[in-house]
Amino acid sequence: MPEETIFSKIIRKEIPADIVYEDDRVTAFRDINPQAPTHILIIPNKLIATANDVQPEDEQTLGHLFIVAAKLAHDEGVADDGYRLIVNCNKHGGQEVFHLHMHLLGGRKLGPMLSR
Ligand code: DGP
Repeated sequence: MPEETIFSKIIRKEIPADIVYEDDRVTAFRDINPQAPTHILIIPNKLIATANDVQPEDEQTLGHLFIVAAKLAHDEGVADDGYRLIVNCNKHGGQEVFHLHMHLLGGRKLGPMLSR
């Protein structure tokens, strides 16, 4: 079993977070250090450490992440102008929290995808 992170405590409401959506498979909350006017993290309630650890049985849950992302983009008013969804993996990807999560960033022009 992968080690729990602070995100498991957020899912269980043991520590506070600005939760904007939750259901039996997914929790979404505002990033503590926002990089854009809208910066939400969408995470599976099941602890999957990294994109490398995704299993075939996670397919529905991870597909659901996109459904929730599209709903939240609409709710936040960023859907039409556009936004960016990011999943970082391990060291080169810049992953800091080892509970797989999708960043939803929007509300301004985000610039080039990668810093050069
Ligand atoms: P990543 O680099 O992809 O692993 O992104 C981790 C993100 O998680 C980072 O943007 C900051 C955010 N984060 C870390 N700890 C907390 C926390 O305790 N609460 C909230 N809301 N966000 C957190």
